[in-house]
Parts: sequence; C-alpha cells; structure tokens
Amino acid sequence: MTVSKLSQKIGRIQRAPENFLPADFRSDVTKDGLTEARRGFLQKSFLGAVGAAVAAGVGSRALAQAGPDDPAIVTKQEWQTTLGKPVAVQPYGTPSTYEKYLQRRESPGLTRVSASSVAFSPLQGFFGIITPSGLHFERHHQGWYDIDPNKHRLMINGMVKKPLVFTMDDLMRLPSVSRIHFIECGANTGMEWGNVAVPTVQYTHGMLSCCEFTGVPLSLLLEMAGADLKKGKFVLAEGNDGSGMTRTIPMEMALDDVLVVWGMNGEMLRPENGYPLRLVVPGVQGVSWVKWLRRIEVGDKPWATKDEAAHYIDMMPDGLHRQYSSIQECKSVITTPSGGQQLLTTGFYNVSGLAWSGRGKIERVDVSVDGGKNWSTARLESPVLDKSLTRFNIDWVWDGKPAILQSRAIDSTGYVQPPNRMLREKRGTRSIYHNNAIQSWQVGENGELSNVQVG
Ligand SMILES: Nc1nc2c(c(=O)[nH]1)N[C@H]1C(S)=C(S)[C@@H](COP(=O)(O)O)O[C@H]1N2
Ligand SMILES: [Mo]
Repeated sequence: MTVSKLSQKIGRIQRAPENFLPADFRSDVTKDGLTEARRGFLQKSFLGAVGAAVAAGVGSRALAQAGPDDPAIVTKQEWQTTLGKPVAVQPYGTPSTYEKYLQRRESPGLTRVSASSVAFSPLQGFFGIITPSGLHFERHHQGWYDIDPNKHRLMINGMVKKPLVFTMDDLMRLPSVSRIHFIECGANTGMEWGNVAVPTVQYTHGMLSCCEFTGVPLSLLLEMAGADLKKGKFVLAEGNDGSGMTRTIPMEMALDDVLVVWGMNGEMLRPENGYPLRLVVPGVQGVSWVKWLRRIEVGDKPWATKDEAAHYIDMMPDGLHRQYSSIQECKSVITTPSGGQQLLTTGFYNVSGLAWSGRGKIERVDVSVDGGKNWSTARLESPVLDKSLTRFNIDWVWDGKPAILQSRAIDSTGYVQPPNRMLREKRGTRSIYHNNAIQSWQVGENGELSNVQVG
C-alpha cells in the first residue's frame, strides 16, 4: 500500500447496485427488437426499482459523508438503546436487507424462457475470491430441479471391468477432498465479440463464480470400477435433467483433477447448481461441469454429442467451426470501479478485480488507466490458487480527467491475456464462446463508468 497515495483525499464512489440497468442499456434492449409491451414492462419495472431505491434512501447511503456533526455519531441509534432480535436460528440465514440490490440478474430478452436462461453473478459487489452460494451464476438448458437425494444414483459404465451404481450415501462415505476452483461458462463475455453490448460487469463477465467444492476425485471412482485405462481414452458425463446434457472429457483430465462433488462452500450444493451431485472440471468451460450428474461412461473416442458437436464450438474467421476447445484461457476484469458505477469525487481509489486461468495459476496482473499506453503491476491477494479466481488491487488517484481502466492477466504458463484486436485477428468476430479479451471501462469527466472497446 502506498501511503503517499492514501494521504490524498479518498475518492467516493456510487456503487449503485440498485441502479442496475443504466439508461443506455434500456435503449440497447429496445434495439434488440423487443415487442412494445415487453419494452414497456421492462422500462416500468427497472425504473420502478430505481425509483423505489431512491425513496428508500439506498442511494443516499452511498453518499453519506462522515464528520463530527454526523447524526450517526451524535444521535443515539435504536441499536444502541434497545434489545436486539433473538438468535436467527430460522429460517436459513440471509443477507442484510440493506444488501437486497445485490442479486443475480437475467439479461432481458437473452432467451425466450427463463428455464433455458442465465442468471448473472453481481461481480461488482464481491470481495476476495469466493462467490456466496446464493449469488453463484446459473445456467440451465432446461430448467433446474430439487432432486431427492434418496432417489439419485450415479452409474459408472462403459469400458470398465465392473459397472457400478452409487447412492449418495455410498459416495459420501468415500475419502473426500475440498478444493477452490472457478467455473466460467464458455459463453461468458460472448455478447461482446462484435461490439459493446451490455453496460455492467455483471452482464459482461457474470457467468463466472468460484467456490470451495467437496467431493471425491473421479479417478477414485474409475479405479473402483476397474476402468480400462489402455483403451479408455475418454469419459462421457451425463446429467439427470431433461436437457440430456452430455460432455466428453479426455481421460488425462478425468484422472488428473476432475471431482464428483456434493459440497459447495461448506454445505450441500444448491439445487440450481446441481444438487445433489455435479462434476467439477477445473479450468474447463462450465458446460462440462455436468449438474445433477447421473452417469460416467468410459469410451475410446469422443461421443460428439449435441452439446459438443453443434454447441460450444468456435466459429473461426474462415467460417469453419472449431470443436473441443474447452479450456478457459487466462482472463481478468476490473470489478470496481466498473461499468454503471460513478466516481463522485477526485482522489484515491482502490481499483480491484479478478483474474483466472484454466491452465494454472495467475502469475501477474497489470493495470492501465490510460487505455493501454502504460501499465503498472497490481497486488495479488493471497491465496493464489490453481484454476481459481485471484483477487488483485491497485492504488489509483483520479484527477477528474477522462480515463480508460484495463487489466491484463498473465498466467503460470506465460500466456498473456490479449487485447480485443489481437483476439479478433485470430478468431474473427462471429464467435459466441471463449472471449477472453482485455476489458475496458471508460471514466467520463462526470465520473461515470461505461463499457468501451479499445485496443
Ligand atoms: N445437467 C446439466 N448440467 C449443466 C447444464 C445443464 O443445463 N444441465 N448447464 C451447463 C452450463 S452451460 C454451465 S455454464 C454450467 C453452469 O453451472 P451453474 O448453473 O452451477 O452456474 O453448468 C453446466 N452443467
Ligand atoms: Mo455454459
């Protein structure tokens, strides 16, 4: 920490979680050709939410200025003079009511029905690297279920000596491990391939979460079933939901760090994240993290199922589709300050963000405040873990002039996160998946941050 920078006045930021869809996003929604009725509904409900937030004084909370005459100091508050509430044994503990605007959000009009949609994580509101379970992003192909664990089974079959069927009790009696890993949907930042599409980090990067997962190594179950490791080069993972989600995973990965998990952040998985059992495939795009996992088959070639032959493929500039590019390459994003937030004063800011790589650990993160002309190295918070989110911070003094904030991550293989231009030279602009380009947030003279594409 550079105290010299801190001795500057500390800048104030309007984090504005309640003001989640700035005006430009609403007009963007309109461009997408929504019907009049839907457009009217969206505008009403979003404006309604902002109006209600201001009325409830949430906006002014962010603006509160401390001083000797501050009523918060000189007036006795209810919580200093009365008996508090009894222990909160029931229901399951929930966040403060003052944090109610920090929620998962759907991108309006992204899919026709919510059962096949995405709920984006509010990255702008997180600290450290762990995603709170109730704010983990969600992506379902055909809705979610709360499956009775007593009726759930896992089968291991295919090229094995002894096909096995496990109950949840059978699995949970095995020697378990707990590991922290990020999960990122391959389509994260997918709306930004051609041009700026969405205004906030929740929508640009919110198909990203990181939790501590508990379960057994898949290698143990394969060993128990006597998998044929000479001929068996791949495994197929299959989900128990109606989407028929199936993904091929190379045997080296299956034997390396793939886990079959029931635990997330110290408790059972949430139903929307695959309760009671899901696959964790560290470093690989979310779609392979099969939820409601019911079957693992050992085979000698990729299955080329719909979710790997026709979907989750990269459209290359020559018009051909590239398949099985499943690893999430090194990427980073500044989460605070970020699109939709506003710097209210000049002065010191702690610029904070997340970096990750599907190929290993984060080695270094550089930050630029001038659109990529100059870079400084950020501080990495510990722990810095393999195939996990890493939190970075850097001091910045805003002088009131327009600025462009960017972060660039470098992983333990030496790979450097590419600028937009470089990624597009190789990949074109018609892809959906695997956009790991450097993100730019423009700071206007009024301190407002917006999503821009430079470099
Ligand atoms: N059975 C099943 N597994 C699934 C899916 C699904 O629809 N059904 N969606 C996949 C996709 S595309 C992603 S990105 C991740 C999302 O996991 P989450 O909802 O826990 O964030 O789950 C994957 N596993
Ligand atoms: Mo996904």
